[in-house]
Amino acid sequence: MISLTDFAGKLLKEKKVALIAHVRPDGDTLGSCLALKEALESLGIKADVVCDDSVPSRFFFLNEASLVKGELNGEYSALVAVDCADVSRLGKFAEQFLSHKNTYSIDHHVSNTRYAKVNYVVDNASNAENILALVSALKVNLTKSMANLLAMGIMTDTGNFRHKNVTANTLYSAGKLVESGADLNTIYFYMFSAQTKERAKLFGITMSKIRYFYQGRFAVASVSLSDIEKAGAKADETEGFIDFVMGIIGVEVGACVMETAKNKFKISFRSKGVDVNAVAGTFGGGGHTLASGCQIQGEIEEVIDKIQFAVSRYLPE
Ligand SMILES: [Mn+2]
Repeated sequence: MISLTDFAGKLLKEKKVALIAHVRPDGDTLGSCLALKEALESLGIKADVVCDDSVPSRFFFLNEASLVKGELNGEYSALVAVDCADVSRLGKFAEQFLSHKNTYSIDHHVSNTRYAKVNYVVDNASNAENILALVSALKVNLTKSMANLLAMGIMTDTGNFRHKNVTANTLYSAGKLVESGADLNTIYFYMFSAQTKERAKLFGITMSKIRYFYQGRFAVASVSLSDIEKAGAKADETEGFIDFVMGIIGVEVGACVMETAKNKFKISFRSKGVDVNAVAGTFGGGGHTLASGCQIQGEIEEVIDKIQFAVSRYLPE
């Protein structure tokens, strides 16, 4: 792989680049793109940030969120994929990326397929850590806004420093960002704490009727269409519900059963050890060993009965 110094050296020769965030953008891809944009522009390199999906409203607390565009604008000397493990993550920009003569990728996913002409992939907890190193290799001074954007990347990809992927480098990087003015408290609020009154109500309704099976080792939270209506919430506001269930002492496997249309359910599984990829596979779904999902149709009681049985086959004695 190219060294960071050489990667920075090549980038410095560009005139106008597009930084491409991945589809369904998260804090890491957005923070990485926007911080790199500021760094490159301070060097006189024009840098546009584009994404095939629009920026979710939870990022609107950042002034820079409005700088993300949905379309490329004219010719670019280079296209740069940011935080994208494979080319499909570029969405509608994938084709143009593959046919462009000068492409870069900067990423942190071990599964990265090296689809760009120049690839810099280091397995850090967040891509923001790689961008921080790049900014320093570009010899750009870290501003407060860049520090905030990169801190958002680190915090969102590590679940606010709680996930197992956190390393010493993650914390050294965060330290440097705080030194440069990153406001972790504000980022924490908007990324992990802020919610609508309607979501808070839906959360209450859902958690008040958690059901336990197998001496509390399997917990099921369910959200029906009528719960969503009662709370006045939006269907996508159940994000994070399953994580709360997993905090309940004694729970080894958790499921959140969400009704997406009449008698159609989307189920998210989480586990502390049991292979829920296999459980979801029973219903044609999948994911990872400790986090997976599937879809099942039927009456809710029937659906819960089915997943209860499927989980029982993988729960150790
Ligand atoms: Mn990432």
